[in-house]
Amino acid sequence: TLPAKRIAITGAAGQICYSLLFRIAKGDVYGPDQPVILQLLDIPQAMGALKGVLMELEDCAFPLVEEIIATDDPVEAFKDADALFLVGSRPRSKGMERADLLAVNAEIFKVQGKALNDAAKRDAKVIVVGNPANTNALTLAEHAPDFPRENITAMLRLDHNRFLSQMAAKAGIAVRDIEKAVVWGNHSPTMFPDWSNTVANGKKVADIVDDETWYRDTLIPTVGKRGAAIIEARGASSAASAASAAIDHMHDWINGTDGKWVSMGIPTDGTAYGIPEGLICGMPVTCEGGKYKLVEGIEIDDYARKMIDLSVEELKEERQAALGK
Ligand code: NAX
Repeated sequence: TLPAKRIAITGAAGQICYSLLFRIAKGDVYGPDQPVILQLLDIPQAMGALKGVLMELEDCAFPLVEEIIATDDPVEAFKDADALFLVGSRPRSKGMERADLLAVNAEIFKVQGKALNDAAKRDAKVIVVGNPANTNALTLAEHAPDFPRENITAMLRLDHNRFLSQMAAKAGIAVRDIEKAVVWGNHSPTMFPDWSNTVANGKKVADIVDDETWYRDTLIPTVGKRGAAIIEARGASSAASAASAAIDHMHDWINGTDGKWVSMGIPTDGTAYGIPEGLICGMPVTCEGGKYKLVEGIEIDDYARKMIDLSVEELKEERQAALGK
């Protein structure tokens, strides 16, 4: 058997992890032959609930699980990690302003950035799921100066998957046939699902649907407000779909996408698509050999330009609120 991969997961007692942990333990990230060690982090008040999750994980008797560590110490949780799922964050409580939310989360991701810097493997792959995901990822990177910034990403995959499903339903095509879809920008209602290059079975999805008004006035807001629609319907925020998207993101990054585009929030260097450097922004990538690569040379029309700029503006504001720059 292969040596085990260490997977650190934060917010382990929460709802997303109640789905995520079991799928990781089953082998959905690294595959059915790769043993794993789960390193679970939550806050001291959640240790009781985490113990219950741990008992259930044990009761599944997953053959791939070699060891499970449950702790409230980020350094212990991140020690020698190969992959990190940063799901835990502070949700907005009643009466809390957006700026306060950004500030409390900046504090959490500052501490975790230091732990990442001190304890994780240098080639570890990090996905930030906890909101505000893009800005939390940026804060993490700022406080992990010795950790490669390109290995810190934010989750746009749930938005990407929602986008695929909406197009597939409207166009009467299968999700698996859709290529070259991308969600740009921030994981927030300002995100921009872009179908200008999207094709299925050799045809542009925009031509199959042939309804630009539907695209602009229905599809884009539906994807943007999907999280709220799920809260309304379920009485709780999306969890299993968020876990599934996190698995897709990490699975594809590790195993490759065979040339298929996926959306990832990645650090910007200021050289592509008129997006300034120093942000973590949703962009189209392909993955190969354990690395993601930005898809270059896409034409950006006037509408896309306006939409991307809007979301990038929000990312800049969040950076200002979280990092003061
Ligand atoms: P829950 O509130 O059920 O769970 C969060 C868990 O994180 C709790 O157990 C809490 O104790 C823990 N936590 C809080 N601070 C922590 C810290 N400093 N260290 C470790 N653990 C900590 O939320 P859940 O529904 O699981 O959602 C988790 C996060 O994902 C939220 O921020 C949510 O907004 C975000 N989401 C992000 C999505 C994305 O696409 N990027 C989509 C789904 C989801 O809304």
